[in-house]
Amino acid sequence: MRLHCGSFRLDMSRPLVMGIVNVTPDSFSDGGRHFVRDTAIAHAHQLIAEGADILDIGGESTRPGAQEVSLQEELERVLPVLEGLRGVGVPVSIDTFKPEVMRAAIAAGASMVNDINALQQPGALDVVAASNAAVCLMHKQGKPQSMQLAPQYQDVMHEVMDFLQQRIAAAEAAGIARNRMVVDPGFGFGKSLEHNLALLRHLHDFTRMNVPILAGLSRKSMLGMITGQEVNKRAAASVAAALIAVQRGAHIVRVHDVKETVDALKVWQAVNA
Ligand code: 7PM
Repeated sequence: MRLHCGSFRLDMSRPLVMGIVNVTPDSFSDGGRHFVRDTAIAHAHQLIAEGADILDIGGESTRPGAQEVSLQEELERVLPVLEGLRGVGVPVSIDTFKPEVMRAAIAAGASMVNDINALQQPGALDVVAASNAAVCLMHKQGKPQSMQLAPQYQDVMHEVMDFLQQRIAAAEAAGIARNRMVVDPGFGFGKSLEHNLALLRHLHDFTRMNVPILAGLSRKSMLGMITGQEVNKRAAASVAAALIAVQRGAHIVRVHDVKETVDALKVWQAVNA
């Protein structure tokens, strides 16, 4: 299986690591535009040096419970970073659900769209169809502000797979070739611990969709519930979760701790060779 991702052709026979790059002002940066941009670009270069195969650039509009970021603000955060990473050597993904951000990001060099809304926003299918970018179609239940309050399913595997199958069909009908698609069960997006564990336990069933599977478990609250660790102390749990996901069929793991994950996957691959 080869994923068409802009001008890249990604070989899916070995697991790929997608490194998370947040473009978010924090208490140190004081909102300074250049500082935020330069910090994100430096972080991106570090993740490539650590072995990241793909970078995921996010202006934080998609995080569960996060404050909504305006279109203007999101563009001002992510576009300078994408421009700064143009030609960096690995495909760069844009984490957004907004079609306007997708279009501008692709023009600024993004090779992939990571959409927690699975291209359901009006216009999103057409923007991706008109490009050669890959797309990650993710499942979520509810809206990011409230989805973790009372997630409910009759059969979580069935419902998530059904939804993703429908989004694959919608994307295909819009003119996006299947070899540009990735699916993602959306761990933590409107799911209880039991729902997340069921999805991970049975992740292999997603391979029946015949598109690469992306799993994002890194530092998530389900790992906090299991280990009792605070978010910045979940690296070991995250590496374990990424390895389990790969063992159960994930092709791409989306992670904060790239170096540790790359090493763990090297051990897995050595045993598998
Ligand atoms: C708070 C909670 C902040 C969770 C941020 C998050 C995914 C994603 C995110 C995922 C794909 C995070 C998440 N998670 N995109 N974006 N899959 N495709 O850990 O699981 O970054 S936001």
